[in-house]
Amino acid sequence: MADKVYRASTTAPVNIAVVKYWGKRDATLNLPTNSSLSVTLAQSDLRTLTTASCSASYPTFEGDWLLLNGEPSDVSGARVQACFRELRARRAALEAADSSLAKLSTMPLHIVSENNFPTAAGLASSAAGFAALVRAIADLYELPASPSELSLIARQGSGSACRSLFGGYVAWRMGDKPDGSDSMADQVADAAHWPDMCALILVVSAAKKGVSSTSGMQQTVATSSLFQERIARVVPQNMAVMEKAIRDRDFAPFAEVTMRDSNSFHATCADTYPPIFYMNDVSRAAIRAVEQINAAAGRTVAAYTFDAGPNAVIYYLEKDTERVVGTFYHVLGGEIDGWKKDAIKGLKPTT
Ligand code: 2P0
Repeated sequence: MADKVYRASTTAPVNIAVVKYWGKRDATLNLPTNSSLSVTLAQSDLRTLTTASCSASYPTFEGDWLLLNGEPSDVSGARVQACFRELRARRAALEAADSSLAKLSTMPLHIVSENNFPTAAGLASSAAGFAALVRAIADLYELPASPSELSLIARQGSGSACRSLFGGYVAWRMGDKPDGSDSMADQVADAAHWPDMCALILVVSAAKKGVSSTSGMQQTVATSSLFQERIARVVPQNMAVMEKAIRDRDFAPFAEVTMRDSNSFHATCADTYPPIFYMNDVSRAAIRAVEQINAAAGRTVAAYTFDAGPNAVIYYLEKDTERVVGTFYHVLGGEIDGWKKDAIKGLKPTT
């Protein structure tokens, strides 16, 4: 009789930070130099879907194996290995305590993962990817782990992934322990707390980014003096104001901190030596468009933010959809090639 194949599938959404993670104090454990805060965004076409399976069936299951968007991918990297090791250790502990459990921890793992958005284009693909990978294996192993515990594991795959284990408004607390056991995510508010928040993603370019986040942030930590100011003063204050703005559902401070924090992050990139530029002329046109929208309304109706790539994410409230989306269409539509067909609009915080 063929050996049984055990299988579990899950999806994980992307998250877009409004207070950015940039800088590691420990590159092996992915321990950050500052806390960060993001909104987990839902739309059916902005997720990673991952299936994890394991079996003692040989030779079908010969070694660990990962298929990423249809392409075989390396599982020997330290990040994937760290996730596999942590999850197997937790499963092995369950098996040691209950001899009736199948010995899944010793079987090869097969992972199949599909993103339905551009990989490595600054759309937080590693965040959704590692969050889905960790949860799929945790489900396969029937681990009784909370999202915070899983966030400790996903963090070792990719820092920002720890925030995609939660829905809504999510903080990643940097922690201060050298072993990273207190560097994990928690939920500041669920999606239902502020459901009229919306996001518009302007896909300026779906090309792979020039400087990876990992090497970019290492260069920033090593060379930027502005970065010291950011982690010592700017981010702690932004975190405090942002958490209060979310609790109070107060869009104006939410938007101001979002824009200021994005600007601060990109300023430290420019202060890195040699400098790192993620935004381009189209990105800067999007910033001007947000300024025009807010000036014309006489209040803050939209906030821009940019990650490690040129794509803009615009946060706004549902009641202002026409004003924001319509103005973007008007301001950018005639001039900028390509963004209209790729714009992803009406994203909502998800649970
Ligand atoms: C963030 N970014 O907070 C920030 C803003 C990019 C700019 O988290 O090396 O892919 O895997 O821990 O998580 C991108 O960094 O880096 C990121 P690793 P990750 O969303």
